[in-house]
Amino acid sequence: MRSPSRLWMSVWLAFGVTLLSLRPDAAAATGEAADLIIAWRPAPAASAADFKLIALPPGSRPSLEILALEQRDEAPGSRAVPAAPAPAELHLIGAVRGVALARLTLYPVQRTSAGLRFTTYLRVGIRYNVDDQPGTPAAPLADPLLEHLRTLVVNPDVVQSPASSLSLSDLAASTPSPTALIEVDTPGLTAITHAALAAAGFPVDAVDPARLRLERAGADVALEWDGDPDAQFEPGERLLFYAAPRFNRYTARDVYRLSEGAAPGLRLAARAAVPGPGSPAPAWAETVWEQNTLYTPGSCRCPPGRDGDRWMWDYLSGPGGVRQYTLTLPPLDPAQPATLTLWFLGFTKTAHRAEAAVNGVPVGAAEWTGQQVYTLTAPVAAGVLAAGANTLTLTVPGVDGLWLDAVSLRYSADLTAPAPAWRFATRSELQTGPAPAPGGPERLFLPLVTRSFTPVVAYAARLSGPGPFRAYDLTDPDRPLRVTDVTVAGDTLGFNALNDLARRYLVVSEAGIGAPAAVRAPHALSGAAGADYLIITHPDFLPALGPLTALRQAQGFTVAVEDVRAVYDAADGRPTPDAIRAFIAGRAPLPQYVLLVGDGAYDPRRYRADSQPTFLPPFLDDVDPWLGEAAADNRYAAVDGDRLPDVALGRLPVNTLAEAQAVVAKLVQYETAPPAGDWNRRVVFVADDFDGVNDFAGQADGWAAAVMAPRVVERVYHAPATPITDTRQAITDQWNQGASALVYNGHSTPRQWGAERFFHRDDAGALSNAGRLPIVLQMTCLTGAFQDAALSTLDESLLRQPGGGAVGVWGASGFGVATGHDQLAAEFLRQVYVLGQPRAGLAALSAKLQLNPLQADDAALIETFAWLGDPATVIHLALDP
Ligand SMILES: [Ca+2]
Ligand SMILES: [Ca+2]
Ligand SMILES: [Ca+2]
Ligand SMILES: [Ca+2]
Repeated sequence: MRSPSRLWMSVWLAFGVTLLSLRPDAAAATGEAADLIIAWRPAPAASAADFKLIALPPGSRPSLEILALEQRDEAPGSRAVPAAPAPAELHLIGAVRGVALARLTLYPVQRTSAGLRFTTYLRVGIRYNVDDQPGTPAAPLADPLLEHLRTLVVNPDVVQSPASSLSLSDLAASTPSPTALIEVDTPGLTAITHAALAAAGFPVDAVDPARLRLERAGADVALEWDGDPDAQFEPGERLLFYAAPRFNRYTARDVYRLSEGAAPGLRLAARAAVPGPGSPAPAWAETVWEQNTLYTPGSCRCPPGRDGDRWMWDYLSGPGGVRQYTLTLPPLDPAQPATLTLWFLGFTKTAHRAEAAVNGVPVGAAEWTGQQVYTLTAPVAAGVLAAGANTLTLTVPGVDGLWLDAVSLRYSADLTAPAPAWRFATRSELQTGPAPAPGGPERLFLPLVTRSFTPVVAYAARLSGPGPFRAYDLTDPDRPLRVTDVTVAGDTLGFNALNDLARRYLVVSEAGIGAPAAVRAPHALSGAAGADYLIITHPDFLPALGPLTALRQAQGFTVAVEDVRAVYDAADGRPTPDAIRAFIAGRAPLPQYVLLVGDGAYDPRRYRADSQPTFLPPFLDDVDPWLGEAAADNRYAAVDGDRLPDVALGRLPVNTLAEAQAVVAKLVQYETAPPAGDWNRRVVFVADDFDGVNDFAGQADGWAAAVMAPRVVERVYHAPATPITDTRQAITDQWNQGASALVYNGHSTPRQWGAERFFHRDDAGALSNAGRLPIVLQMTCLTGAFQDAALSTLDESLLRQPGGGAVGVWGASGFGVATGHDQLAAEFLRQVYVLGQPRAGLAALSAKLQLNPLQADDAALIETFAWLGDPATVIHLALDP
């Protein structure tokens, strides 16, 4: 360690590292021009990398320079080391509340051709490379979370409130009035009637219909006015538009927004039919069959399926496996060939082969390898398909494992059979359904379509139901063109069209015009602004929240409680995680704490009837290197596009009002009337037995070093010789005495600790610790997988348990790596028991900042660890005398 001199502005000691912060004006005295100088002398036995978090001023382009390096050579194999590319590296890792952060990693050992080279002394300089040096001295910050961030970086002076670059998007204020939301779940010509608007509370009698504007996700959609030309929207009048609901994993409905603007809204244009004569031509239609019954994550780290979803229809196994599906078709022209499309996903890493036959006629085979999607497009010869039931047979000849996702047939519709509406295309290859998932291999057989060029084609469609009959060019579904100059003879509408492009048409009678799934007013935001404590809740649980909001207000927080439906409506109206995240991100100032109230499952659309309902969706994403998709609620907290959380976030995964009331009662009582006694002196460590690789007990002992007298460490370490019932009893006994924290380290499933099941979700009901509630740190995997659609997890049960359990649980929604657990647990416990940080959410956020978001295993832990509880919970640290 260098001797101190007047140049050192601050000296920071930890883990044998000396950190020195040098003022720029002093740099000249040493000849070392840098904004920050860090000197490091690793312990002689060090083998693992060390790191420092560094705050960067706005606009930095940081650079790293080695100023001094002393090393000594060691024999190969003298210590177990990871390969180190350089003695030090600097990486930008993201930002927290607008403050950019870099991670300086210091490697004690490098590999050389001769052996190992051990660093005995290293001094590096970091330049920010900005014009404006950070302001000094550090002024107190109005932002408590940034104030906390100052304690986590080596250069706290640089943590300043960034210039307010966040755009205030309080959409409650910017929502044009009046507004109605039009929910649709079926494609087709759709009517917005005077009656439906009036019933939704829309002031339909007071608006000028010419100025009504329809939009979806900010883009204008053309309306057709069906009424008289006066400026009154009268009973019997209506607006027509073509509904083309977008697929979404979280909802079957799409949402259009109708509002009155200052200028006339976009209206549907017209296009005259081409003069005749024209040649009759096939009217190509497509029918898609799909069921969603199998959730792929957990079985296979596979890409998404056809529509971006994670649900497959059927599991095909070989050898010799045969599956049959009935495909029911409307009247069609058997003289035309057809096209079969099959969407598959390989389940195993091996080669796949599936052979397809339609009505007993082989049409093609899909062949691919690995856990990949595959799309087979195969011709079906004329005469094979028939109106009504057709049979698709899939045969898997070899040992195999694959899923069928969806099936489509494109065929020539028989327009002479009356129907309320016809949709068809001029080209058979025109995709009328969702596009195949990108990235996967695809085999395309060209359909056996007659390709003789016909410049003008003629269509004549019979319609059932009353007139007037209408025809539209749907090639741009948001801006259809009304086809005029059509001929109507009896029940048949006819028109000619240029056969120049792939075009889509709609022909419809009055009976083919649909109604929206719902017409409603937008849900209103609370209007509260500037909240530092934000609750977003499903409306079912609003009545339970009063005591919690009163508690936080009494602690000085500005509280806002928002109905999640209003949050959705402030975005595009669909109940998506993106809408929730956009809302949080748009708050100015950004809240310190965000609490989500409501459970959510990986089956928000409830494809399966036995799935648990979703009250507030998990942020589902591919964040887990093993599982693939998991709940990544951290994405709600990381609002600026990186992985580093910008707010302290938690969730109450409750499913009923009674559950919400019970959890809120626990949270409030814990902070306002904790039971007397010395129960909160105790910190309990529970560890799994040695699994041949991981010394869970030894690791837990290391974490326990953060717990110092007069606090007491209690241990329940499972040993192979211990009967399971004894371990379970010991855990239950420790729990029932009450504890400040309970830390588990070991293997688990979503519902239990240890492969041996020495503690299980069903044991939570036996906990009678009442108000003596621990925080629970789950240094394991999957116990926090609240998104499980089938059953509740251990962490959920511990939080919900009304007679005891936990006041909050920090666990993972996916798998995890023990190395990262070490940093998470050590920092969480250091925050709470060494530094006295009482807010659970700040301890959790600090712990995540110890991980390297650029490294896959660490990133997975950052994304999947979630605080189930209130992130503003004040851990009861005061000890009874
Ligand atoms: Ca009118
Ligand atoms: Ca699917
Ligand atoms: Ca961030
Ligand atoms: Ca759940």
